[in-house]
Amino acid sequence: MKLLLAIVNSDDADVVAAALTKEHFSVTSLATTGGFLKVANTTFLIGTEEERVDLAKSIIQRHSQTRTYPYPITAPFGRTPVGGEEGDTVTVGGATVMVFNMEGMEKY
Ligand code: 2BA
Repeated sequence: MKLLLAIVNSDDADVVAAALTKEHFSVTSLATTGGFLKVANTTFLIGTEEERVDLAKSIIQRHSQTRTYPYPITAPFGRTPVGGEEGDTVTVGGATVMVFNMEGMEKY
């Protein structure tokens, strides 16, 4: 068994979740925030068989778009500015997918 942790843009989250569940993946969705841009994103937890990992990854890839945001010139209150020049942009995504070995999964 494997655990996929997939960080996707929140604007793509509904489409990604629908496409995964259509292929019978079980998905848990967490509301998360990127540490660099402080923009909301969505993290999916997907437990699945090893042989279905490539299918899950291809579905996530197909429905996750790349987007460009202004560079975070102004840091949130109390934080250290991260630098960059005015007019700089940051390209985000598509998705960031991490795959973990999962020792087991039990439901009670
Ligand atoms: P953020 O941390 O808000 O990062 C947004 C985008 O900013 C990143 O896009 C990347 O292009 C850029 N970026 C991030 N950290 C940077 C840094 N220290 N210096 C310069 N540029 C930086 P993505 O790589 O597509 O990442 C999108 C989101 O996925 C991230 O949002 C974060 O929530 C997550 N993520 C990406 N890589 C990760 C990792 N290795 N570990 C944990 N979360 C990760």
